[in-house]
Amino acid sequence: MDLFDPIDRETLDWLEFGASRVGLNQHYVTDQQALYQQLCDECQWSQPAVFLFGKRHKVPRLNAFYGDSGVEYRYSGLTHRAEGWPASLQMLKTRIDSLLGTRFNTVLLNWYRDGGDTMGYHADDEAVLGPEPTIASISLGAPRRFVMKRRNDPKVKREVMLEGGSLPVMAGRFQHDWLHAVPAARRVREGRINLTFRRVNSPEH
Ligand SMILES: O=C(O)CCC(=O)C(=O)O
Ligand SMILES: [Mn+2]
Repeated sequence: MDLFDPIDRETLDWLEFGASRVGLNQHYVTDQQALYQQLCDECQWSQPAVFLFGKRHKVPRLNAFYGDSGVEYRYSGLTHRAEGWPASLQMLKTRIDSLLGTRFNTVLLNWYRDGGDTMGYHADDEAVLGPEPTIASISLGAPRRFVMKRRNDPKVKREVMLEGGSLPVMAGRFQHDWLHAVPAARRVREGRINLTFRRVNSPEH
């Protein structure tokens, strides 16, 4: 199965964000429905709880986490520990690393089961990701809005519709200067999986 369009796979359009960089290829994975189904079936999904403002909340979506064995990623009181790469995700990681010149060591997956599953405004700015992390994200299944607002001037907003098969890349000062979210979409009945490839730095890795 060739999941990649041989023409589009090497290209990213960089959106105008100044020192915050957001790149986008809307058609990176061509056979994206097959990959969506495979990941639904093969990943170990759970619905963990996080602590926000001292209260425990189940995240409003499902999660899975893979990566180099032993790498741990902590955020909002939650710890994910990687136990290796399934073959399909290892292949994706290798392709993306060669496109971006990265060495990702983890992937966090979010399964939005329908338009009621969401991700609130946040930045991926944990110290272990480094000062200007490059985070590559793949979206599969239903198109969903990806909305952004400037931290120091929240009236300044941007958004893109992430199609199934798209590859947005966040880089430069993006996590310092912007927050991002995937809001509810009442009419969406289909699911969406998003994969974010990250490099988690720690003394051991
Ligand atoms: O689902 C998305 O497109 C965004 C996911 C995200 O921001 C994250 O996992 O940190
Ligand atoms: Mn994020």
